[in-house]
Amino acid sequence: MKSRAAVALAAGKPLELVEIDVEGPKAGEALVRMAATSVCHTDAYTLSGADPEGNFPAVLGHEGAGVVEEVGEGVTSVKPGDHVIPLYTAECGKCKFCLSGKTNLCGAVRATQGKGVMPDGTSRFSLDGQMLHHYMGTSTFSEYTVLPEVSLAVVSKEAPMDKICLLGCGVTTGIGAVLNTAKVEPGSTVAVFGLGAIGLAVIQGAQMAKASRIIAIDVNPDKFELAKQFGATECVNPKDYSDPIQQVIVDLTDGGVDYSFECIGNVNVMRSALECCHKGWGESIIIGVAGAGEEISTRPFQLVTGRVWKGSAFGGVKGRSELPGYVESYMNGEIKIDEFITHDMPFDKINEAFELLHAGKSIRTVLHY
Ligand code: NAD
Ligand code: AHE
Ligand code: ZN
Repeated sequence: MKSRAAVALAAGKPLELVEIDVEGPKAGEALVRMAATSVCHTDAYTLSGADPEGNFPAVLGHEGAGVVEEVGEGVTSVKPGDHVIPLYTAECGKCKFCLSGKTNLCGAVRATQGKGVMPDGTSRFSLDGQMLHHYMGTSTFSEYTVLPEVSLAVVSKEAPMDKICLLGCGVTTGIGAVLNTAKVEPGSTVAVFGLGAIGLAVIQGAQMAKASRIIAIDVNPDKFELAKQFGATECVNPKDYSDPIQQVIVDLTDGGVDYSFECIGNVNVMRSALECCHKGWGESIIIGVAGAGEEISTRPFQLVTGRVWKGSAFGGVKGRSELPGYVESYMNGEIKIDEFITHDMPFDKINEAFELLHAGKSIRTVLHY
């Protein structure tokens, strides 16, 4: 079938709005018609060429929601008409990872996903006969996309898809990093570096966890108003200080915070985020994604003296089991999503959504198919 899509033909170029060919689902796969998608910084990162797993040409996009149109042979857990959120972190429920009880990472489709193909090693997308790569197992920048069954969370049909699409990445990642990865306790002090959707969702999670202080840090002060609305107790711009930001936070908090979160993808800030944690127990969670070849460093003494460095992928959330509950929490007013949506546009304006994100003018732009 034909599908409207925004194709990344090459790194560093705007997406091309074209009509692509989409093959039907094979065994274990489903065809989904996307209703809405949004742009996460990770899409921009891959498009920039900094992603070691970046494959071109490709159909990017991983934050979306849609309806199952057709299923392939042997598919039992989703059916046509189901409302679904694509998962870049699949959940097969059977692999070593899923059975470990220790992680939300799943081994079922991750290797082929990183190569930009379906689990059988082939692609369902093409443009004028040329194969297009899939992306993160989701490819939400095509109106019709094909995913493995294990990469779909079935959610309530009552929920507005142009809102819950943000649960496909940003909102879930930030809240989950606080509740699942850090397990922030009531009364904790928290520092959040980077106030895009991920950082704001961390703030939301920290407020849900009843943190006593939530220090929001960004070099763009335009982000502070929304950070306060989400629950930040104070906002800090590193540009306003001559001391390194870790020293500023240590001074503000009588020795450092209990938890910090890096939500930018900057390896220097990752170091600051670790080093602003309290001696003996402070934990720093890396959420931001750094470019190919970049490495983190600190004095090992920082760890010897009790600080802990951790990472978090999709907030430690097991998508098929837990996303339906996140959707219910949104519907009950327990999780904010609407407040992240600074812009709504028709899908064809997707390149504007990337420009707004790069310019620091948007949190999330929802694109409607
Ligand atoms: P975004 O671009 O909307 O937000 C990033 C924020 O960081 C901006 O407000 C920017 O002003 C700020 N910033 C930039 N440099 C800074 C600095 N030196 N000090 C302080 N603030 C600075 O991005 P986003 O969509 O919120 O994504 C944030 C990061 O999280 C990206 O690296 C993205 O790839 C990553 N991410 C990771 C996961 C995961 O599961 N681990 C999921 C989603 C996104
Ligand atoms: N391809 C990148 C990895 C990027 C990365 O770390 N991705 C995050 C999700 S970002 C969503 O916006 C993640 O979940 N990682 C775990 C995984 O299995 O990819 C690279 O550096 O190779
Ligand atoms: Zn994302």
